[in-house]
Amino acid sequence: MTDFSTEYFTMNEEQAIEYAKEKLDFFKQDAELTCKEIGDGNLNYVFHIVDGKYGDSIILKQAGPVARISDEFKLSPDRNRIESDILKIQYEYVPDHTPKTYQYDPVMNCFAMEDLSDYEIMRSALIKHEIFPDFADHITTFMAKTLLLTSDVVMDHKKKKDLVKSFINPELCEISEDLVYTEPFYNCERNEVFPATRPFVEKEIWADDVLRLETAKLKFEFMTNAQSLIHGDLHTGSVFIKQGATKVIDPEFAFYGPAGYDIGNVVANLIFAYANGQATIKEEAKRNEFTSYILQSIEDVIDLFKQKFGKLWNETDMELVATYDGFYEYYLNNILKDTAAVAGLELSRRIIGLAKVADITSIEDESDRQQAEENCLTVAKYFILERGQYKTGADFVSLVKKVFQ
Ligand code: SR1
Ligand code: MG
Repeated sequence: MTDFSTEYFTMNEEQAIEYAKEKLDFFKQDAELTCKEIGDGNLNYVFHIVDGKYGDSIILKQAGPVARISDEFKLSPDRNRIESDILKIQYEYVPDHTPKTYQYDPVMNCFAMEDLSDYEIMRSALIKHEIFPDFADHITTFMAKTLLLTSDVVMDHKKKKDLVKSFINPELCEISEDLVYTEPFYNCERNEVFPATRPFVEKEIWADDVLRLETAKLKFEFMTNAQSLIHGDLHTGSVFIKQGATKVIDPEFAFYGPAGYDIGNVVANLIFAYANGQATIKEEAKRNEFTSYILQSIEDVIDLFKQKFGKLWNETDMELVATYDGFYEYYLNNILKDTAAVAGLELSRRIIGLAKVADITSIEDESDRQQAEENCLTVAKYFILERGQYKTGADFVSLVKKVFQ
């Protein structure tokens, strides 16, 4: 019998079944369990465990000691505690868009959660050019609630500081500090630039000192602005979706950071989907339908977020000074500025850096991919350099349309 109680090790499928039988208070005694490891992310092992006899099923997620993408990244498996704790908080605020979690195990660094296998990872669905009309509504509900209700605007400041402590996430933050804010903006060894795009990157990104300075300011903002308990990695690979339903998963990069980090990630990853649709859908009517849907979603993400954030702000008891005239506008404008900047950073790092997105890498034709990448980088530069100018959904969309036309 395997000992799961004393020492951490990474499980295989057989051991995950044993673990489920022994440790999880979930399956029936005479369950007939099978298991498949389905993790396709960069960091973790995800076991889908199914009882063939009664039909119950669950997900068991275990943090490995190093990233799957590269063993250069040594990561504390404690991130699994952070993920399981933040999922509980998010579930309290937005149960409709957060998976339910069950047991967390601090020895094996794993937790069990609701099986969402009737959902699909949103990035994969968007690469097939599926359309989800409710996504912007759902994701803005998720972001307005989680980003406002965990902040000093609403929370007791001592309780909020306790949460800041509990969500100190140094190793995962270091990955973002390096991969998002630093490496893409110089000729770093770890970057992986598509050869055809390299001359553009050298001239437009690496040789631009003004851009570099702005990324330095933004990195310090990321490291020091403990504004909200953010998801920290809210790209379309962190969203499980089906028609009419959306669940946000994988918040292991969570920490207290700038609220606009989450919104900017959503916007950038919709732009990757747009770039993919524009480059790969051959039939004009279908291409227009998909790209228009993406543009509408970008516009709605910004405008619905503002609407819901404002409504919640007005309905919630808050810190006295936050009620002073003009403070709301000041606070929201900063979030929107960070949103534009982070959209630019995410667009840059997924093109130049180590961690790619399939929306772009799956574009087979070399010159189509080069064009898509250069367009993303052009949009990125505007977002970073002129980040104070994007205040409405229409502002974000008109830049994308102008660059990709
Ligand atoms: C080493 S991890 C690379 C990337 O995968 C995660 O999903 C984050 O986006 C991270 O930057
Ligand atoms: Mg992830």
